[in-house]
Amino acid sequence: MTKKRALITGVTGQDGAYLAELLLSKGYEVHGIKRRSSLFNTDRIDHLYLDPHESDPPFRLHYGDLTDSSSLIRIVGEVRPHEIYNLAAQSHVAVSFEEPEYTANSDALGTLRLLEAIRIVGLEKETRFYQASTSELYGLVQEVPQRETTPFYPRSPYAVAKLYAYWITVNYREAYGMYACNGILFNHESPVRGETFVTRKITRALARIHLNLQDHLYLGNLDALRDWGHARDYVEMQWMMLQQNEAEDYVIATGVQHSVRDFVNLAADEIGLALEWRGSGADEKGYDAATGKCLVSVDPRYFRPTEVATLLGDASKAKQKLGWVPRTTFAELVREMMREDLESAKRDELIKQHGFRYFTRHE
Ligand code: NDP
Ligand code: GDR
Repeated sequence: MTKKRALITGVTGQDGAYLAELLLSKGYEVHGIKRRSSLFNTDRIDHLYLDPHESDPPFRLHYGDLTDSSSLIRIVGEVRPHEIYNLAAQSHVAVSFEEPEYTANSDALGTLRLLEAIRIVGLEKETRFYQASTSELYGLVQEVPQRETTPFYPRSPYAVAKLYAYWITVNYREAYGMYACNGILFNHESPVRGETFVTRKITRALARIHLNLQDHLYLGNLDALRDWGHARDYVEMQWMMLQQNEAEDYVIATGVQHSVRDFVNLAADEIGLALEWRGSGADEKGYDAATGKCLVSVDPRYFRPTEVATLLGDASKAKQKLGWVPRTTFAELVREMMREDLESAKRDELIKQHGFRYFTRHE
């Protein structure tokens, strides 16, 4: 029997790495699209990569970019995938205010280019398509909790671009009978979450503060409320959505909400640190209750021109139709992220002890 072939865009990102691992464990031949970069950018997937000089590996990488139709058409034509997972995106909401045009090009038009590539090579009846949609579509929320039928109100160039990608996926499903679906995923994190998203920024900074590698953590809106799950659980859903009789769109969420401040408190607790919060808004600060030292400050630089204040998902449809429930609790997620960032801070500590230079970056 021929192996199922999957193509993952954004394979070098957080979800791409977990999904590639999952599909390989299911016996798929997995192809990933990576961008050209001046530095190696495959850290998250290096453990999955086998040297093609030594074997015929089930995991292969292709150079391509969502802003480059010709590369997408060539790769889809060469791989002829049974399943495509479109995970690639300029995925940072705050950065999308700085680079709105690029974000629209890659996140909105990139999705269109990929769908067109499938049609151009004549695979619209064979290739199943997953689009990485997002809870950011709900933005200024119109209903609590948010489900598949909740009206959208995007609040950033990123979310507006993803709104186009959502609807073009629906349109290609309806217009051409393609098996194409949107996973409307709420925030999901992990030890390999990008370092500038708030959860990883917190666990990384607290681990480094704990080992005296860093003095301070600067954050934006501490009151923002999010529904945080684990990426490992969520990629399973991405796969399940492509295994059904009919293509449909699903919300994936835990149904539990916490503030950024809650996340900081729980992460601090993991390293035996109790924080006392004083002040409010732009003047709020977190002090080490034992020493009185100020460790966390709000920096308005991280406020967004239009913020998404609160998100809470209702994944009942996924539960009923796909039998999915998230496995990892919020506390387990925070613990795992803290543990891994402590390990990595210990490696930096060794570097420092041996007299090599190391850097603290506040982003
Ligand atoms: P990451 O930012 O970790 O990964 C994004 C991936 O896209 C990286 O591999 C990146 O490459 C690649 N990429 C960016 N721009 C391009 C481009 N122009 N062409 C080709 N590849 C590109 O995101 P996540 O893994 O966290 O998220 C995966 C997807 O799910 C994204 O589309 C995101 O918007 C969406 N999403 C994420 C949620 C979350 O909470 N994580 C929730 C809901 C949706 P490189 O490594 O070179 O930068
Ligand atoms: P989000 O994730 O914007 O929800 O998008 P992020 O972790 O960046 O922000 C979550 C909330 O925390 C607040 N915040 C800060 N955010 C960052 N990055 N840095 C800070 O210092 C900081 N301080 C407070 C933010 O204002 C926000 O309210 C993520 C991405 O993965 C998207 O691609 C995805 O679509 C959505 O989740 C669902």
